Amino acid sequence: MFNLILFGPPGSGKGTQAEKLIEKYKLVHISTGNLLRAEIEAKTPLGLEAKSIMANGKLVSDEIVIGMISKKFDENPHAGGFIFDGFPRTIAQAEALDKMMQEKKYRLNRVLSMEVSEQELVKRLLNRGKTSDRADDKNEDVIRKRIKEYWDKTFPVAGYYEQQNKLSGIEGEGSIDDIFNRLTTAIELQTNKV
Ligand code: B4P
Repeated sequence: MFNLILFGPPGSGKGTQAEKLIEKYKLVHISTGNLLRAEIEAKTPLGLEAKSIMANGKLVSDEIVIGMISKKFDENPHAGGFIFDGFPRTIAQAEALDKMMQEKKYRLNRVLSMEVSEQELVKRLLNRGKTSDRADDKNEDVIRKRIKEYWDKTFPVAGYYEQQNKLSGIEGEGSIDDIFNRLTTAIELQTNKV
């Protein structure tokens, strides 16, 4: 069992790198952003609640997000490990994840924190907004609100994992392949996973 968290601000490359990491390490990918967008697409009650919150650059409630994670765990009892992308985003979510992992006797191996300047984040997200149908990538004010939510509510989660000695900072600017190499080097150095 091998479990990783990909951590970082919006646009730092979590989703992009998660796709490559799951292929290399055969992990189950849990992206709360993707799960929420699927609920919106299916017009479920949860999706209807999340839609305007996300379009405004705010975080969806801890209760909703923790419930989605718990369901994903139950749906994948034979997973070789999980990669969490965009979760946890608050201390309450991090504590809930610790509790769920303990109950299942799983261990969190590493938290990889992608470090990217705000200027680059805004550039990447506006760029994605030109081609994707994501409402939260279309408007610079919303993008800056998401980055503010990150500093206010999510950044403290890095300290939570630093105290547990599980945090690795990764330079998140450069080519996608170079960043992937930095991530795999950190994983293999810190966890002896080959
Ligand atoms: P997410 O879906 O998690 O999206 P994100 O943080 O905006 O993007 P991500 O970081 O994965 O994007 P990537 O860099 O890969 O969250 C969306 C919303 O959902 C949140 O605002 C919140 O409302 C809600 N939500 C999700 N999880 C939640 C939770 N746990 N609790 C509460 N609310 C939650 O990609 C960005 C762009 O950069 C792409 O176009 C990509 O191609 C490009 N890019 C990537 N790497 C690059 C590189 N090296 N160089 C140049 N461009 C690059």
